[in-house]
Amino acid sequence: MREQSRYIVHVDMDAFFAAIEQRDNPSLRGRPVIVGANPEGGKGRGVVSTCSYEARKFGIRSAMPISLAYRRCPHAVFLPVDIDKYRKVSRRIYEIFYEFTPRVEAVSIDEAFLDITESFHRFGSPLNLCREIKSRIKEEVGLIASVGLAPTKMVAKIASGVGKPDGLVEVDASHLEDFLFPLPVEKLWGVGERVSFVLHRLGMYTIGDIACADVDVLTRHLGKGGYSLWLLARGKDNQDVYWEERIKSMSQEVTFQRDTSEYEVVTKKLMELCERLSLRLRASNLKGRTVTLKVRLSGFRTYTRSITCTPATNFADEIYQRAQALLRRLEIKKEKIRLVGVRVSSLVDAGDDEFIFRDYRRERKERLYSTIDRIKNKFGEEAICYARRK
Ligand code: TTP
Ligand code: MG
Repeated sequence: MREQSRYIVHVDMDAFFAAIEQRDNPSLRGRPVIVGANPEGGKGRGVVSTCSYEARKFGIRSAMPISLAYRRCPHAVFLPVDIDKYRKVSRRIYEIFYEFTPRVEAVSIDEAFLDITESFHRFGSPLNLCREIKSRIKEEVGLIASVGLAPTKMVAKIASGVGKPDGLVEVDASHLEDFLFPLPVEKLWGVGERVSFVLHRLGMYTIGDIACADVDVLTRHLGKGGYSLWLLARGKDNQDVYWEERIKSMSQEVTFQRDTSEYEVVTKKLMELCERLSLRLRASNLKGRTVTLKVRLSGFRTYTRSITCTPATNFADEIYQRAQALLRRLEIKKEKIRLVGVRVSSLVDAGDDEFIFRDYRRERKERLYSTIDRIKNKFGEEAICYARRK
């Protein structure tokens, strides 16, 4: 097999909302389950969100009127949408994705692209990594994911779809055309009703028909889009997986040159760490709700204690107050401290506002801190600091 330049994975959960309901209520397993609007005995006016594969045998699909679904399968179990529950499950699944690579592009509540080009080696092969993702989701979340692996995003997505349910389909670079060419043109990104109508009129029904067509004919009938379609049909799509560096927490710690039992020495150090942390958080435009204190004693016994409270903060004095409260509660008697550290997590965007009303005190504090940031960045971190540290 020839070396591929990229390995893209597409993961899509099977019958997501319905599968969660079946997971949580074993009596629903193996039965047609429809999640969506209330059918009201066939008079309901909403739509189907999704349904279990057992219900799909009756011709029920997402976005179909719930009244039609009721007519097709009146004995199905109809359930309302519990979006909060599904979001929580989704977050758990995304946590698993991030253990395989930071390059995760969220597409929807149950669907993501992962670029594993840099990270598959740990798992032996790209396919093994995909097997591992599937089994981790099954074991830890209790749900089935379908996975597609390919050199491009579009092909990875088609691959996860063709294997459903419980799919795992790999398309390697040397089999790209064998895989794509027999598929109907509608599988290509950008082919909706209008484009497919034009293509059919030109006698093109499969992706292979487009790939083998004269590009000029395509551009004449479809404009610039015709050329993009021709490239896509040949598997040439270099769209990247759009991912963002995700920072989960930020921390600072220090080991004392000499172990100390002096409370003052420890708190001053802690304040310094909090100031540094504040500067880093603010530079990344982040703030956090959880503050964790870490203390290691001379004998290497290590304590970590956390506190979570609102509002989320990146102000040094507030991080310090929380950390110091944790330190006081530790009740280390006369034992000497070797290391102290502080971490801020449960991070949110610094611009996220938790208040309905304007909080003038915090706004003033924000202005003060941005001045402190500027001074520190210009003249060094020690150019300005809290007096109690001196
Ligand atoms: P999908 O991944 O499209 O569907 P699915 O996971 O239920 O089934 P499968 O992937 O196996 O074909 O959508 C994910 C969830 O999004 C789905 O469980 C319910 C919700 N959804 C809607 O609420 N309305 C819709 O029209 C669609 C398509 C999905
Ligand atoms: Mg799905």
